[in-house]
Amino acid sequence: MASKPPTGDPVQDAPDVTAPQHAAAGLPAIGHTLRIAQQQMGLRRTALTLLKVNQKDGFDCPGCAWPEPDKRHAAEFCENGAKAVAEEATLRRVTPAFFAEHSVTDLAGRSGYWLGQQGRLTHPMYLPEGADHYEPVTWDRAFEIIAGELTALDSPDEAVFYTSGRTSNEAAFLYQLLARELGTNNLPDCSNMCHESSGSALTDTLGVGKGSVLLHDLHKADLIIVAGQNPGTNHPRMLSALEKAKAGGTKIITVNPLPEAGLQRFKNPQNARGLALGGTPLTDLFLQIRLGGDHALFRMLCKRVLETDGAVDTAFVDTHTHGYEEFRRTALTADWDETLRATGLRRDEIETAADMVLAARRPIVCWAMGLTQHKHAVNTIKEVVNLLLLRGAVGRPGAGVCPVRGHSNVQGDRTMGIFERPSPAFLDALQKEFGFTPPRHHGLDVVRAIRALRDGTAKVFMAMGGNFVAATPDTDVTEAAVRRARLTVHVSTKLNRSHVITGARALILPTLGRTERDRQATGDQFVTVEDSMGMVHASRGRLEPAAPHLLSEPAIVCRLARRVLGDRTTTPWDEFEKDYATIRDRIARVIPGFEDFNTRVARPGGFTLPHAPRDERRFPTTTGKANFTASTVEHPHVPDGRLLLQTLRSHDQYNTTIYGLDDRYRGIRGGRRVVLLHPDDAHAHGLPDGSYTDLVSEWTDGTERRVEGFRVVHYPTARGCAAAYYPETNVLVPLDHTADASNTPASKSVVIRLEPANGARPTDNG
Ligand SMILES: Nc1nc2c(c(=O)[nH]1)N[C@H]1C(S)=C(S)[C@@H](COP(=O)(O)OP(=O)(O)OC[C@H]3O[C@@H](n4cnc5c(=O)[nH]c(N)nc54)[C@H](O)[C@@H]3O)O[C@H]1N2
Ligand SMILES: Nc1nc2c(c(=O)[nH]1)N[C@H]1C(S)=C(S)[C@@H](COP(=O)(O)OP(=O)(O)OC[C@H]3O[C@@H](n4cnc5c(=O)[nH]c(N)nc54)[C@H](O)[C@@H]3O)O[C@H]1N2
Ligand SMILES: [Mo]
Repeated sequence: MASKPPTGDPVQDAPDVTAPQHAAAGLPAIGHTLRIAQQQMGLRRTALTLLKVNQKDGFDCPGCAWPEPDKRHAAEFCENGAKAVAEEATLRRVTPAFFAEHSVTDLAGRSGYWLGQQGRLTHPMYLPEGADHYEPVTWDRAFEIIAGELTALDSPDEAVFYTSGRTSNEAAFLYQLLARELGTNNLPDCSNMCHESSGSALTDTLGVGKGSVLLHDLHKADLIIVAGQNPGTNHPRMLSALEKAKAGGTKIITVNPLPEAGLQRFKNPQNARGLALGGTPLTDLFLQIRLGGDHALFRMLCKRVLETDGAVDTAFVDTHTHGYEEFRRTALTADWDETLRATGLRRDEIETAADMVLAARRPIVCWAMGLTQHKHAVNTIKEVVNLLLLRGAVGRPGAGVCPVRGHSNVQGDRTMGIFERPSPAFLDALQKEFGFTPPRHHGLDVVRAIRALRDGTAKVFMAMGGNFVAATPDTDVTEAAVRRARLTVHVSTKLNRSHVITGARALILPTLGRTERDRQATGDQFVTVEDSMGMVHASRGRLEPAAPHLLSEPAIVCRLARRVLGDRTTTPWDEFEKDYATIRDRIARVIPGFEDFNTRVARPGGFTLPHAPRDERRFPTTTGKANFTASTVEHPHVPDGRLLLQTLRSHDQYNTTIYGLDDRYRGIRGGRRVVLLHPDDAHAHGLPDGSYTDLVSEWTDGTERRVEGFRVVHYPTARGCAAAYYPETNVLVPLDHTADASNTPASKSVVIRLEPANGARPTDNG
């Protein structure tokens, strides 16, 4: 299987490389923010829009899910949030004339960057069977086409309803209701590729699949471990929280194969120290771990706690936990040789980390994709929980677990029932409230949905946002699978690859973004979102919609539901569309923690959802206690001469949305087809910096996957560990290579070999 880079772009992918930086943000970040924003929005719109980001009367940043502090700065956004806003509030437009000019074949040859740069979608568009051009279609006709295909299915389980994490609570609640009234739990979402491993691990161990700390806990912690996360790029506002903690004496341990700029030193653009002085050094101890070595590391830290007199919080363990004895016996067998091999660390580094853990009374562990996207991700996160439980560090101020979410409302979408394996209690509540019988059997997650499309057992694919074919693993397999569908439907703001890799027929339904005014029959509406720490608040767009034909996401679901369900539904879809407060009234009756939703969300700043472990040290697990886990330590096995590849984000992208071709902090400019290698690994392969190589992934079933012509960058990564950008390298991730229990694609541990490129350096491969 080989993937040729798309050709025909005006973009040249010719990376230019300098030394990586040691600090993030500062004045250059402000300059970049304003330049990118102005290019897309012009000066006046830039000022108007950026001043409303994350303000109590404004809209929630469509960037990441990091919470807002209670006392807000006038500029409560970061460089990358501003890019996300500019991407949506752009003045560029993709009109029917654009589709008349560009065939689907033409568009399928363009890079994702080029597609995204074309601007906002303005009209519903339809691709008839056999056609190569999308044509404009009325909303009514579009819904009729979808209803026709859904009605023709042998079973509602032949339809798949995907969600990306930007969808509001209101839209998500209606969308899952539509799918379940239709009769399916096929509600895969981006979370399946993201924090599913965290959700699985935390639900089993603590009883709630969410983080147990609030923003002020981070300020109060005396030790913060940041493992497998690059906040300088992906959660820049988190650096302000770390800076504040640091000012109060908090120690920070960073666990990462890469020395990420933001974690080393932060120059806060919101204060004089950040702007004029050298910024704040953040990391006290940097553990440059090998990919996938975290399970072994956290197990050894547990062992050190167990071996130290008085270090285990026995009162907490006795009262609140289950499985301690078995865990203790297992953890005491942890072996130094294996630990050092798995982590690539020195013993003294791990001892220092252990001393810091033992000295801390209020530890917090933060993590993101570096822990979740591995085969043994769930057990790794359970090991993090083991460590915190030993120290009684859950449900205590300033301590706990902090999985840092990705998409701005990915956590809220789950709370609203976007889940292929809903709990019986949730379905009971739906049944009681809406008077229908929801399907009880589990639906398809992302990977299973791809298999079902591939095997012809799923025939209609609909997506509420996102970019399914680009975000998912095994690009060639996935694209072929999607092409087998009868119909593919995308509710989107911007053009992307999923619009041009289609089923027999396809629809693009353009929708309002977060930044835009949402007018319905009863007046202006707002929507709500939940951040990474369980805070729910309102989001109100202020800009005029990108085009007069756009419908909001809730309106699209309501109209589709009326058309598809017809007489079968007694749900007041009309009312919901007219007045979103009526949706929130229903959410309040179905979902615990949302009582009095409309009143509470009207308060500036919103409200915090209850969290039993955090609030009352109550653990709603199967044992009724917090569970220790005695798993066997795992780490990836890499055959001789091979490397382990992680696929990660550059500074200039939001998942599959590419803002630009630079990765400033890593010293890479003007190109994305790069592979970061330790100089010794590169030399062992005879690859000087600046040479070109193919990356070939080797899967256990003997299949191989290849990408061609990647520029070699000598980089201070851990030995044996390579890094390259997602989504260009998704083609290398085998569909069946997923995490145990959570089924999340293991995008951070792909075994590859390097085959130096003989040919000339590629020049035109955007
Ligand atoms: N600007 C911007 N913001 C974003 C996004 C974006 O694309 N752009 N995406 C959003 C989304 S959906 C998400 S989920 C988050 C993602 O946020 P991150 O998880 O920070 O994103 P990645 O780029 O995947 O970075 C993974 C980090 O983990 C490290 N790592 C990889 N493997 C391992 C490992 O085995 N062990 C350890 N200890 N470290 C490892 C990598 O070196 C890297 O620093 O960001 C969100 N915010
Ligand atoms: N190899 C590899 N693969 C990965 C990852 C990785 O680290 N490595 N990370 C995974 C992770 S963590 C995630 S979360 C997924 C992301 O997967 P997705 O969520 O599917 O992808 P995005 O790129 O975030 O989706 C971008 C598209 O969303 C649409 N959009 C933007 N805003 C809105 C809106 O307000 N409404 C609607 N309806 N549409 C909107 C636009 O059309 C845009 O093109 O990718 C996963 N894939
Ligand atoms: Mo994510």
